[in-house]
Amino acid sequence: MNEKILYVRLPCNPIFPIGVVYLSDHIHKLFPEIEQKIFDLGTIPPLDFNSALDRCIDEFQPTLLIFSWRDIQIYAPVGGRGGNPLQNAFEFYYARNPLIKLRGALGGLKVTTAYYGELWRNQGLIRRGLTRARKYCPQARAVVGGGAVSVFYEQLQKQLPKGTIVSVGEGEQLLEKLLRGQDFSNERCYVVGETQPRERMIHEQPTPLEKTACNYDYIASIWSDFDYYLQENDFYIGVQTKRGCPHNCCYCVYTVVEGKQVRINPADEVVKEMRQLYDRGIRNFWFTDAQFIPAKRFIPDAIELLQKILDSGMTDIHWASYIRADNLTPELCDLMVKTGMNYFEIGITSGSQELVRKMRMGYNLRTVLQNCRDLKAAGFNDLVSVNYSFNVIDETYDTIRQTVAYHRELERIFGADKVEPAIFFIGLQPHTHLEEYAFENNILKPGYDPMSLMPWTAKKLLWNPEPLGSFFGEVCLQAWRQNPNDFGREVMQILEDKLGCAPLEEALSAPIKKLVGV
Ligand code: B12
Ligand code: SF4
Repeated sequence: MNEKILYVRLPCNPIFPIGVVYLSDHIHKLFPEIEQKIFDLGTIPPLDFNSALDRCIDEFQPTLLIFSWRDIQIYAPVGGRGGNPLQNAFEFYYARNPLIKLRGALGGLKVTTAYYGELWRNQGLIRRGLTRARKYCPQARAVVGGGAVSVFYEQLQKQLPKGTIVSVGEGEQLLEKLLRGQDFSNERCYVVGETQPRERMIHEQPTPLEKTACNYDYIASIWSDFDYYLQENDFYIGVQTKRGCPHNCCYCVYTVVEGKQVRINPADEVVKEMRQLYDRGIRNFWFTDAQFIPAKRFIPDAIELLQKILDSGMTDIHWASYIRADNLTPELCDLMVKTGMNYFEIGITSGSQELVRKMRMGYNLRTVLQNCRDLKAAGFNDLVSVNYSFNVIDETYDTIRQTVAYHRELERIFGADKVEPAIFFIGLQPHTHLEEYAFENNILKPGYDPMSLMPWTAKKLLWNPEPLGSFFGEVCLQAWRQNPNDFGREVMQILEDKLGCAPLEEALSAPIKKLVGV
């Protein structure tokens, strides 16, 4: 059969759909004769989703539908679908004032309705697309993958049409085997109604793949809305420089989605890819790696890449990424600044070395500070977002005071206006150590639904357990009341006013004897 592949990126905030771009590029390099098309619902107004999808299918008449679903989870301290989900949840759970509680309940209802509405809508789009494609080609199949599917693949089996192939992690090999008519059962996938996801399937290692520069001339030829992302100059276009993360942070699923083995994309290929985007006017890049410098042994790779970017003459670009700031050297810092890094996120989670170790994060907070000083000395003068998730495990008033001390030191290094404390609460995810911890401590029971947003489940998944849960609830509510536009800094100030600030040295030292396993 002559395959015609339609890539449908399901509705999403307008983040560059790098996943489908890479998949279609990979397939084109292997099967240049196959006709492909990218259709990005992220660029379509919601009222037109159905009609635009119908039109696209009627015109293209695909034989294979690749649905890419990026995100499902919405716990974040930012305004999003239907409001600020964290604020609504906290108002509902922790407010003493009944009117605020009611407001939280109503807000929560709005968020919950939007959440379930989106889940059903996306499932509906998959069904609709498949049914429509079968009008033209009765054997048409659907494959579903992407970030959200990788996290919730087990739950989605009840919700997708029979015969749909559900894929975990990167999809290149699966699609290749599917198109060659080969057995794909050993890929990280299952077929709805025919096979079951294997036990711990997500923990299986992905097959290594040598990545070459994406061919954007080809992408432009199969994606009519490509220009959408080129017009606005505030988009950070995704470029992947490696896959995998070797760490074990207790709440993180990236390390299993991408695998622990780090696979570096050749620097020349990454630069070639960036160059094509650069020539199309792109100046902002997001290195979409789980971590740009996952461990010390990858510092030479990062140096090689940044040096090559510099040598390429793309000197007016900016880039951002998740950075493990314990893996920097003065040389790397210098290159980061010279190549235009203007934003990065450090996910230290806590400023207490003791907790950082308990969460299995492998960070040395003292090294992070020293490296931040090197970065500042190299001329970095832009924004750093420091992700703190309070109350993950064994938090005490002492460890909160230590986090305040740590944050104040970062402010001394970069300037208070340049360090943005991003206060998250962990949204518990399946297949993480934290999930195991929740089972062992009877907080959750195996078989719970990680996608449920029902208040009684959501309260456990939005990780903020007692005895400190209510304390953090009240602090956050006070921060939203006092300074909703600078929530993170306000939370830090309230914590310092209430509890004080520990000596920095206390934050940086973690006596081994106190440690227990997660
Ligand atoms: C980089 C990143 C970001 C960056 C993106 C920057 C940018 N300009 O691109 C930033 C920091 C902005 C970001 C933000 C958010 N992110 Co984010 N992000 C990631 C991260 C680390 C990598 C995503 C990526 O681009 N990878 C590289 C590309 C090439 O991979 P990919 O798109 O996943 O595609 C591959 C596979 O998924 C697969 N695939 C994709 N589609 C399909 C389809 C089929 C059929 C098949 C077979 C395979 C397949 O093949 C592709 C190629 O190998 C992932 C975690 C991870 N390690 O995957 C989280 C992740 C995607 N993010 C997630 C979330 C939730 C968010 C936020 C919504 C968080 C929040 N609450 O605010 C926000 C907002 C995003 C938005 N839509 O508005 C979740 C989504 C799942 C979920 N829990 O619901 C993830 C999976 C993290 C997680 N574990 O929860 N994010
Ligand atoms: S370093 Fe980052 S990506 Fe890696 S396991 Fe930890 S939190 Fe996840």
